[in-house]
Amino acid sequence: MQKQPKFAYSTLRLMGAMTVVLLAILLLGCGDEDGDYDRASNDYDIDDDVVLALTFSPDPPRVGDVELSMELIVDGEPIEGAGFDIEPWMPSHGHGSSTEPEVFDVGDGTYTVDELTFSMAGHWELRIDMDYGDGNRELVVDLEVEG
Ligand SMILES: [Cu+2]
Repeated sequence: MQKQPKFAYSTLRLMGAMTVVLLAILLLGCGDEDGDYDRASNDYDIDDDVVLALTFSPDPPRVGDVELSMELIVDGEPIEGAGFDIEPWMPSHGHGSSTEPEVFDVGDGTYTVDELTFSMAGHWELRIDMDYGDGNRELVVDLEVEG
């Protein structure tokens, strides 16, 4: 019945997630702060105990259909019932995607994203608007999509 310390719990969650690509996003609430997508080291940033771990398949993402799984952890606890609005955007060309991503809450803080496609290789942003009850955050995730 003893509650695990927050630190230990969140560390365990992160260790598991590090077997796949882990992206934790620095969330400052202003919409301008990006998480760093660093495949080489699986580096991640954490701020105020808010973590969004993104797992892409294929990894790295390629042109075409891409599967995405996201895990939202706040203060060491998986958060269910969050709302997401996700828009892929290619800033250098000023265009988005031909499909509109759909997000499904599959429980235990995990969300899967369907209809995520990239039409061309290069630098894309994944613009994520996230509402999890206690907060609304706008994130911009930088991705290098391979051809
Ligand atoms: Cu383009």
